[in-house]
Amino acid sequence: MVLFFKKEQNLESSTKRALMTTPPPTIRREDYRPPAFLVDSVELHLSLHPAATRVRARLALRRNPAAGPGDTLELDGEELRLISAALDGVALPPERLAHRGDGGLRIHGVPAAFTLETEVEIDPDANSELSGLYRSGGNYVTQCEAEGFRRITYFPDRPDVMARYTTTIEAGREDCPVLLSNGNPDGAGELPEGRHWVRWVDPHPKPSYLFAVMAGDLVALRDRFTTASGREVALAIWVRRGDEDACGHAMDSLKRAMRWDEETYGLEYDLDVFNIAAVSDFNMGAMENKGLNIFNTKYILARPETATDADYEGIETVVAHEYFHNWTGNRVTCRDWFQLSLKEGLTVFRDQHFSEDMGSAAVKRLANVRRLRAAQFPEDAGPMAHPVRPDSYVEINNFYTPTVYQKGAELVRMMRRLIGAEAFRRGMDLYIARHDNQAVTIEDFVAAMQDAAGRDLSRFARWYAQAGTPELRVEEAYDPAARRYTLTLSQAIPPTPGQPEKLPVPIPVAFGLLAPDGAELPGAGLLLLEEARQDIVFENVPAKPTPSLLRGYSAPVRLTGLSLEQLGFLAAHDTDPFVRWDSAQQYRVAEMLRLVGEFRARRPLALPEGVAAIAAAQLGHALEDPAFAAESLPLPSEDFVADQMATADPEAIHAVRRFLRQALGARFAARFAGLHDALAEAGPYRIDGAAIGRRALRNAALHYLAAGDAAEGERRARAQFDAAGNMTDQLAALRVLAHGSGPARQEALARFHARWKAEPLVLDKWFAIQAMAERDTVLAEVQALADHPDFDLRNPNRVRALVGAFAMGNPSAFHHASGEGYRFLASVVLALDAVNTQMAARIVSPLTDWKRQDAARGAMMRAELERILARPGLSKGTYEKVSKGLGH
Ligand code: B3K
Ligand code: ZN
Repeated sequence: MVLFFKKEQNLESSTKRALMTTPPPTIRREDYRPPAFLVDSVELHLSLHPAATRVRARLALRRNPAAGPGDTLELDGEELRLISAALDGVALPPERLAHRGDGGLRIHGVPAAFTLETEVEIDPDANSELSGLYRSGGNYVTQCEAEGFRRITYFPDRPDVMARYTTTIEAGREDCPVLLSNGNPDGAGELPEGRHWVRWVDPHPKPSYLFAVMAGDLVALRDRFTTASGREVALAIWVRRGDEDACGHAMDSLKRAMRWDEETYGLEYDLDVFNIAAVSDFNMGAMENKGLNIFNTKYILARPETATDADYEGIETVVAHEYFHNWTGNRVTCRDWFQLSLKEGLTVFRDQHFSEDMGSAAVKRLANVRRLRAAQFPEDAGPMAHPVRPDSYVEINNFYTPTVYQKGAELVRMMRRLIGAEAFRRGMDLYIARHDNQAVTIEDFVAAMQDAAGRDLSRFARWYAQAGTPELRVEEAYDPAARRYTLTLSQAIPPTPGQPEKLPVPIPVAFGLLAPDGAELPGAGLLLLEEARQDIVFENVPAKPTPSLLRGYSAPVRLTGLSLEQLGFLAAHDTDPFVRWDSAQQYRVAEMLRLVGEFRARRPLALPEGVAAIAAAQLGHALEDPAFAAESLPLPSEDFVADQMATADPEAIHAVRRFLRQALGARFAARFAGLHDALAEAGPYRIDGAAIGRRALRNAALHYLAAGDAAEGERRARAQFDAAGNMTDQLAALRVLAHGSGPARQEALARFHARWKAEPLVLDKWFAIQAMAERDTVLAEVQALADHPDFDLRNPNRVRALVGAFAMGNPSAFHHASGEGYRFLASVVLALDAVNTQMAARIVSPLTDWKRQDAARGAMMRAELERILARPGLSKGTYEKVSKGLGH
């Protein structure tokens, strides 16, 4: 091997931030070509040092028979300092290595099969991108999806190159007693100078994005799992010393997920060990690396005093999600990143189905639909709208979106509804039998379903190709003489960037008909709207019925055409919990939009009696199903209302929503107080659907009470804050106090900070609650918090807690008419783009939604986007979001 470059001659590090005189390239799905070379095996050796880690790689390569002839090997690389390279044991001279402009290497004239050895040096300490190998809390951790492996070693870093990995990690025994990687452990030993090594062998071929290392001073909660066929699996969750008592819920969730996948899909775990490691600095929730999932601590650690019920639910979902990827993502992976929803949409569907099976299916469904509408609908209507299977991207990390994940999951759910649960299961079996250990496409998945069900799904595939949320419109006609009821369904998909015209998609509409007395008429079932417009005729209908449509939310569409009266009737009478919930939502949205008009005309607002009647009915049934009531009682969010307006009016929406909450809180003060008293925690704290539902309802009641009577709300919130034995109740009380303006606010915030300052995940809540407070002074407070000693731009959870919560969770403050909210966000984006480009590109999103705002706001938002775009050396991810946001 030969030494090429000294550290100061590093040629690669400049590549990432190459001054952008020309725009970064767009990658297109239609340009996909199979890799010229395949990698059969990878032997990696990592010698860990904080600022100078050495990585030796030995790759067994051969020409890909599926690719055309060629003798040029392309290797991706980024921020690597090449030490040496050798081909079949012979050092490669510099002239054989072409350094690509993007940091990669090109080697011409390679044989049909050969071994390539490289050695590089990387700097984990300097890696604030949190992609590749970096340090968090003194430990070493990797994140390779989507394109992080190229920051560890030179490699054809694309998911259709699947290889078997052997990984040896070497480090100081004192700092890093625990050395983890993918697969099964395969030897360990001592080295001079207090160092030691551990070797891991992963027998399953995998794409490079699933590679992982975690090394440091960690402790584990351990358990065991016996698979259905009798394999003994050693389970461990690795955390910072002192946190091992907070892993029980994650471990229980893991075992439940393992069992569920066996029972539901016949899918068993396939290694002897399953490790999870948790870190505080992580760009997203978690990562499904083979045999070594790496998690954000937010989705592992939970104690009743520090974690809310929502945190507990999030842990169950994310632990299950990452585990389920072992088959849907890892054993069968994606051919290219355009296929991302192949693994993400399917795995989100699987984790949602799992959570529905673990708790109240109806309530989980409502919560998931609410999230889809809150995040995905606006995306699908905005400048970043893209199909579930995108056609192009500049930075793939920008496409880990609600569309790819949540809408992708809805498409899988729809397919299952169309072909039935049994055919769907056969389709999953077929998909895995056909494609185990392959990197495949969404077409392959749909084909497996189609073949298993014997149904033509070619039209269904349009759902994957077209962006935009379809509008499903309903019209009706009733002929009393003929006793004939005709339902006319039509669909329209709005134009989206690059897709002005759309074709109709098959929309499954689960439906029923209700008689005027609220009774369900016979004949409920599934309609399939395949054309732009269809009539469905029902004979022998004695009186004009009310249609109950999209039961269980059978398709991710916007339903329009029902009258206010029909919505109120469905909210009161339908048998389907989703339709009951949604009709109440839609009714209130319609009324809120009307009140927005009143507010703008400076007319006084009055509580609509229909809205009061809905609340009265919900309250009347609240104790029968507290979890459902807690999902139903809160008013639709400000963003959800804005999403229904051609031009939003954040101030008016905020004023109307606040008015309604206050009016309802006052009108039903006694009922809310009664619920708050009746649902006070009795007996030991429990985490189950029933207990979570009771706490949620109690806290929803407190929120209304405080709106209706600030003094009474504050009194109850203070008492609850003092007495709370769990974070759910404490935080709910703090939320009420944080909206207020009296001394109770400052006192509660100060006490909360003092008590929890050593718990980063709780401190995140302290930041978020202030960022989302409904106060006129919130922007100044958020700016001050950005200078707080506990704020850290390098920690993604903290950035999300303060900046994300402000820009996405406090619309009227973010859209303040002064434009200060926009200016603040743009400044954070610019600062963050120099630290962590993925986070910068993510957090810029709210600025790109300027078309929905009025002309003055829109102009200020665009000006901030232009200010960001003008920054020399902007990352390609932020560049893509901002330039698309500007409509370039
Ligand atoms: N697959 C990861 C997400 C990776 C994001 C890369 N920017 C977690 C998940 O969806 O399971
Ligand atoms: Zn996933």
